[in-house]
Amino acid sequence: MEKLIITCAISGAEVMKEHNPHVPYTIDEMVREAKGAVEAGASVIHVHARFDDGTPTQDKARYKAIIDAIRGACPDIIIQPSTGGAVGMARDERLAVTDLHPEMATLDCGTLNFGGDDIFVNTENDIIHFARTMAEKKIFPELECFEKGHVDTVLRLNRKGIIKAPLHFSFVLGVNGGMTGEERDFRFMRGSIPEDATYSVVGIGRFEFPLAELAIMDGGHVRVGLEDNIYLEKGVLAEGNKALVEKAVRLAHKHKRTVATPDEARRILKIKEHTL
Ligand code: KMH
Ligand code: ZN
Repeated sequence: MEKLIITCAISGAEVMKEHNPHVPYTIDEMVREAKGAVEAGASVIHVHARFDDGTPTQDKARYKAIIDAIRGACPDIIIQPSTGGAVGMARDERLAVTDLHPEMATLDCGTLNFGGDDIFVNTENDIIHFARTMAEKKIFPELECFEKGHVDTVLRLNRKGIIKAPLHFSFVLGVNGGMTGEERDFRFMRGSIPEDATYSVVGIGRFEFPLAELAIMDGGHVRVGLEDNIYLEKGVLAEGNKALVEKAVRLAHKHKRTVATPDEARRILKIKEHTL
């Protein structure tokens, strides 16, 4: 099996210090959390910018400061900013970070309810606009799919030449309003993507580690982090992102998967081929 790519979603847009005090807001906190995750074995850092008071932002200058600071501490790492931002943000506001030309960014592939009255809006035209903008700027997209219809959308846009291979999917399972993250859900999603595609699982809340273990055994890749899950185990808050990555690494070793370095992750995902 290929080496295992571990992505760490260090900050998110919805989780707050009230939920877990290790959620980073300031630039120093972002660096601390990214560095810990990288030391533990993460090769990709998925980041949502926050202002110092915790307010989520897609402000370009704030992202630049965060990315430069993380890059200073972890020079080789793949930094993957969010183009999803927070529920309710406008399309161009969400896309502003692409002006910084990160090597990778998320591309959300459909609309879904997001708990309570929230709707995370990604219309077909949004997806096309995001995909074209990212392709023009040579940014490798992580194709976030919260349910099977989102995978079908990617495959349709791929046939039309709008989303180009190599395709790297993220199955984001367990959001309130999206698909759950049971084993049958994972098998359905995994069986729906092309043979030559790669994928990572993003299990929300209690689904994080059971899904990670399924993907590790299957040859897929894994995302963990405080954006998705604040607990190390039932009732025990994680003492930061590092602890969550360490747990993913223990699962990898249990199943004899070696963890990929950032350059190995670039090769496995074929980032260069995509951006030629
Ligand atoms: N914060 C969610 C509404 C992404 O990063 O692209 C969207 C999200 C997806 O987290
Ligand atoms: Zn995100």
